[in-house]
Formats: sequence, structure tokens, C-alpha cells
Amino acid sequence: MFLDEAIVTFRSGKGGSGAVAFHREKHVPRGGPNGADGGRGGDVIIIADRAKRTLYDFKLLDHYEAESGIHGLGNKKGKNGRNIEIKVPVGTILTDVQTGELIVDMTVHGMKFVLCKGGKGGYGNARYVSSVRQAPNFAQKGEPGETVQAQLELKLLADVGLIGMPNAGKSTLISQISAAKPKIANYPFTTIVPNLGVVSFRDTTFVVADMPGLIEGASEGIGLGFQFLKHVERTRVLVHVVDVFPVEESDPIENFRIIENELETYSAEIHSRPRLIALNKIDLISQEELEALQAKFEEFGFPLFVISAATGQGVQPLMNAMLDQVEAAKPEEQLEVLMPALEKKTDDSWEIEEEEEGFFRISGRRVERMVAMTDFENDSAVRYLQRKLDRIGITEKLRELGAEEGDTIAIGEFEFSFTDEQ
Ligand SMILES: Nc1nc2c(ncn2[C@@H]2O[C@H](COP(=O)(O)OP(=O)(O)OP(=O)(O)O)[C@@H](O)[C@H]2O)c(=O)[nH]1
Ligand SMILES: [Mg+2]
Repeated sequence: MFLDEAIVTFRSGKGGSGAVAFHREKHVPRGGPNGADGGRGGDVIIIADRAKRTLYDFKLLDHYEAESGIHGLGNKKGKNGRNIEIKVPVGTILTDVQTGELIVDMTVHGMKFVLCKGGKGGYGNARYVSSVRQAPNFAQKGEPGETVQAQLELKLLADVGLIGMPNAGKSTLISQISAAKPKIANYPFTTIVPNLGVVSFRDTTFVVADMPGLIEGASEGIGLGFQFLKHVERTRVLVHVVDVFPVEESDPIENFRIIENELETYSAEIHSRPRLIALNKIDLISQEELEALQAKFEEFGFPLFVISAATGQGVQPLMNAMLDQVEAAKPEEQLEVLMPALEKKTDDSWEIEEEEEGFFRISGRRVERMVAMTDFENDSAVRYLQRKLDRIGITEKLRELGAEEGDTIAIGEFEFSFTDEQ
């Protein structure tokens, strides 16, 4: 209940492929290779932003993808894909859904984390020129992007606290303005633990807490009040809900004063926080009675709202004022990135497993990417890959494991035959 959660898929952009091209100039019979590189794919970057209060947006859109890089064309380098920056509330924890491992805890406003690195652009053939290979006729494919399915979790803190006497209609109000479904009943102390609701309003969201009712003596621990006043400590704005027609025929003004006194006794600081008064259940009294009551409440000097939590009448202006107060209490600061972007550690290790007689699977992020970036239609590119696999020791290891000419080697989605050129 106090935890906001969302499962979201993030994908970085693919790298563009490199080009195979040769100079074409008048009077130059055979130009040199000049195929350009592909562009880099965009990163997915997560940023902690204090102005975000809930994970509500991720319930509406749970898939984010950065732009891919453009392929190199002739001697023109492909354009890089744009990064996407995704803002999350401070305190959001990201966990990898597949492995269950913690990815990052976005603890500080302005913190930046590269969640999915964009694929590198493939090299154009110009990059493969060497003393022995003057006219390479192959290029590298772009590196694939990365996909991460992450669980986002956020401990919700209330921005607005609803306080008031038992039975005033606090739970009814939160159920009217959010998706929260608290128990509502016509007797005091229906609510025994606070309920939190996310209110989506004016293009943003804020969190409202429905507190159990307060009574005289709450500040000294009478009733359920004391433990709830503790929860109020974190809220920036209080809405004091007042029943205009209490069943036990008590006086709404007197009731209001009692609760305000309790608050002040409990904590002068909490008492000094912005306050809105919501006169509730106006559907139960006449217009004249309401006007007389309003006149008296205006003397307290707090912004005054008249509502019916049950019918929704007058609730919009109250929500407006709630959000104004929330935003005033927390001025919209320019998001300033305070530290260099953090990144996941990459792992260059690989391993070989003989899955069955004559079938070897090589796994590891780096080798899998090397293979994915190879153009298998092109013999030169394949030979180039083979030499790279040699260099990092894979051929040697295969030999050790008893691989023979013609055995199948699988890396990622690709399979090929083992040829030992030694
Ligand atoms: N007619 C009318 N009844 C209302 C209105 N708002 C709440 N009620 C009724 O008042 C009773 C108490 O409402 P709750 O929302 O449970 O009150 P609460 O402040 O959460 O009470 P506690 O949890 O006991 O502190 C219920 O029977 C509601 O249906 C209203 O605007 N008009
Ligand atoms: Mg309640």
C-alpha cells in the first residue's frame, strides 16, 4: 500500500552499420577504401528528479526506447541516435526483473544512471586497412542495443495529509480523488492505519494520506491519534476536514478548534504548516446554514473550501489548492545533474560449454556482440571475426576441450563450423 511499483521495459538504440565504399575520383583509377562508420545508438539514462513524486507515469507508458544510429553511407558517417532521459522520483529503486538483482538505487536529486548503453556504430571498411589488407571489402554491423526489464519501486511519502475528527469524511474524500479504496462507514475510527492515494491532477501527481480520526487528547496518546500524528510529520500540507453536520450534534467550529489545539500541543512546527479547511457533507445542510458556517470559519484565516466528498461537489477547487500548496512548499527547481553519470559494469568474460557431442556453445556479452556485429554474408568479415576469436583465446580453448574440424560452434543466435587453421 505504501509502495508504488511499476514494471517497465527500457531499450537502447542499435548502432548503425559501417559502410563498404571506395574513393571515386576522376583520373584516379582505383581509389582507396573510405567506407564510413555507422552512428552510435542512443542510451537510456535514468535521472532522479525531486519534482517527480510518484511512478504514476510508468503505469500509463511502460516501454521506452532510445533512437538507433544511422548506417554509414559511402564516406558519410551515420548520425548518432538520440539518448532518452527518463525522470524518476528520488528514492526509486530499480531491480532487474530477469535476475532479481538490484540495478540502482536513485537516492539523490540529480543523480544520473546509464541503464542501457546504446550499441556502438559498426566500423566502415576504411578502418580495416592494414599493410596486408589494402582494400578491405567488408564492414562491421552495428552493435545491438540493450534491453532491460526493470521493476521500479518507490516508498511513497505523503504530500498532503487529511486530518480531522473521526467520521468527518476523510476516507470518502481520498476515495473520491484517488484510486485508493479505504473502508468507509458511518461510525468513528473506521480508519485505523493511514491510507495513501495517488492523485493525478493538472499533468502531475501527488500523494495524499488519509489519517485516522483525531480526538481530544490525541496529543497525549488518547485514541488512535498519536501514532498518526507521527505520519503527518512528513506531509507538507494539511487539509483539515470538518463535518458540517455531525451525527452526535456537536458544533463544527468547536470540533475544528479541538483538533487544531491538539496539533499545536503535539507540535508547533506541524501546526504552523500550510492548512486548508474543507467543510464537508454540505449536501446535508441548507444554503443558509452553510453560509452562516462559512462566515464563522473564514475568521480562522485559512483558505476555505466547501465540499461534498460523497458527491464530489466542490472537490476540484480543493484539489487545485492542494497541488498549489504542494508545489509552493517544494519550489520547482531546475533539475541540475550533480554528478557524472553512473554506469553498469560491463563483463568481458566468456565461457564454453559442450552442450552435446560436437556442439559447443560460447557465451559472454562481449563475444556475443562481436558475432552480432559480423556480416556473415561476407567471407572476409567472417575471417576477421575468426582472427579476433583466436586472439582472445577462444580457438585455443576449443582445441583444449577437444573440438574437431566440422564441429558446431554456437555464439548467440549464430552457429558455424569449427575450422582449425593451425
Ligand atoms: N451525506 C454525506 N455523507 C458523507 C460525506 N462524506 C462522507 N460521508 C459519510 O460519512 C461517514 C464517514 O465517512 P468516512 O469517510 O468513513 O469518515 P472518516 O473521516 O474517514 O472517518 P474515520 O476513519 O472514522 O476517522 C460515512 O458514512 C460516509 O458515507 C458527504 O459529503 N456527504
Ligand atoms: Mg476513515
